[in-house]
Amino acid sequence: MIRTFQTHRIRKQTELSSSLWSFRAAEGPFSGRTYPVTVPSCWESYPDFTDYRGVGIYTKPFDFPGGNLRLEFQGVSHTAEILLDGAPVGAHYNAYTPFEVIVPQVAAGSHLLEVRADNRFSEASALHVPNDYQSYGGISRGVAAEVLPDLWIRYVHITPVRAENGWTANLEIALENLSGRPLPASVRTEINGRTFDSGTVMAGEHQILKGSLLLDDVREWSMEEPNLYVAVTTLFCDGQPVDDLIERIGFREIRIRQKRILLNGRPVRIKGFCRHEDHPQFGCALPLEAIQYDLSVIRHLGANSVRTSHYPNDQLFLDLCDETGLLVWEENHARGLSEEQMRNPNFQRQCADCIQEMIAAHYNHPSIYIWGILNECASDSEYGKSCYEKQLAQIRALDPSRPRSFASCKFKTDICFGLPEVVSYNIYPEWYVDQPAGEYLEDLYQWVQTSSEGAGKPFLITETGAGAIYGYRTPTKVKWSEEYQAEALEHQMHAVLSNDNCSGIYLWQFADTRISREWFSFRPRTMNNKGVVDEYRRRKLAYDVVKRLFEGYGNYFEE
Ligand code: ADA
Repeated sequence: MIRTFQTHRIRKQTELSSSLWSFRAAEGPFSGRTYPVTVPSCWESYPDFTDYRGVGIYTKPFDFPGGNLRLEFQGVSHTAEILLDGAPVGAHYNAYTPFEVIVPQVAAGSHLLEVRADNRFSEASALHVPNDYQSYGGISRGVAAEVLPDLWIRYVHITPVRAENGWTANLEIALENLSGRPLPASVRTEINGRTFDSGTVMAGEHQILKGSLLLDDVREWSMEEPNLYVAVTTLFCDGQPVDDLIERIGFREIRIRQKRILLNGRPVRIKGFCRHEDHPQFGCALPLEAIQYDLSVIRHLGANSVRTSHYPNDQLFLDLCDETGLLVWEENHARGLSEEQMRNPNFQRQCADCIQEMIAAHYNHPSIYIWGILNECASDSEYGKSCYEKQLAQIRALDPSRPRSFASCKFKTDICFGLPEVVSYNIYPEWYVDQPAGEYLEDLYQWVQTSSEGAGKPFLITETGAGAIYGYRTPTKVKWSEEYQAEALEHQMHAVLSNDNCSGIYLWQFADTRISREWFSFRPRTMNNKGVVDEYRRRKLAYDVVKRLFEGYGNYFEE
């Protein structure tokens, strides 16, 4: 499954995932064998490969009607080489962003698609490094094959802007021309019965068209009422319809007013969870049902938001958040990289690609209210600051409509808070730091106000939490017991939620997650055990505490 709704009526799209492919490992004791596997999947879910780090080769025969072939990959973990009928046609780095491969003029008939996925760590990979989460291997998200006309729609970005009587939808439509000569093109976009017509242009290789639509009778998107609309864009060449793209949008407004984040003019209180794409059965390749299960548990816990720590998520997740009214903090891929790791020669390019691919693909999701970058990286050094500066500027250029932030762990030493609109901290009082949560938070907040460039900006706690091994209960309430976690979370949540200066809180984390064995640190089970549920989504004692506290606070601050 690629999306939860149909994105084309004219363009011929065939899903190649949601079916069996052949898999074999390039090396190791099982490399001589071929296995039938479903795609999407991670090879850690195949019984012979539960801990394989290497290259995996997937093949899939498919029929193609002939013409320009576009292959769309929602995610391959973490480095991909794509071959068609044995010839290399594309490559991509990063598990968590979509990419495409276009092969012009492919003959009609049967073809063989081969995907070589590689999840090894090396200097070539600056972002997938041994870390406090697992870098899985495999085709972890959906795959589709499309027939492209010579003139086609690459993307349609739609920005809702509140107008005096309703809303304006600002449109940016990107066309691509594969023919090598200018072609007469026009587009029509229809939203809720209103139509924008571009008029005819001679489209070159890359053509951007802009326009806007006034909509006085649409209902806004909110957490309580997540109203969605389809935007149908049709491309005409010489007056004939040749291509289309259906997007889904919501009319909502995000603004910053002093220390508040406003959603549709109301000061929103974030009550959220950090969530990894991780599951004992599926690895990072969660099917729709498992994603929606997580979201329904998150809702049951009284939360209204998810932070996609620490990478862009599958569009299926975002589609579900759009549909159910959950707010999303989406971030680029990076966790806890030191200055030395940020100096990896591939780091800047790989981050820039990740940001570009994330925003291009996810621009229209109303649930995304903020972009985050570089979780817990070197925001306390001048070199680090230059990277934060570049990445935040790149986001601003791609999307001026959403605020930006980064989750810092640099206690009273961060030098980057002048750059984003929202100041965010990950804090672990009563876990890593032996200090009462309220005291710790107040001290940090005062430092931000008096000694950083973040004074007066909205202030979010993007992580707080404590570890507990599921089932370990003891009246001594020692660390790693469920009792200790429940008590620590109660103190941490109370400190943040009762503090009028904090715009909200994300708990670390929703569920226990697997971490890479190369980075076991001091984590029992080689897992990050700070979940409010364990990896099988079984409730720990903290569950009811979290639910009570989240439900005790509304979605908005009183004005
Ligand atoms: C960090 C980090 C998380 C996780 C957490 C923890 O703040 O951002 O990925 O590692 O700490 O469990 O310590």
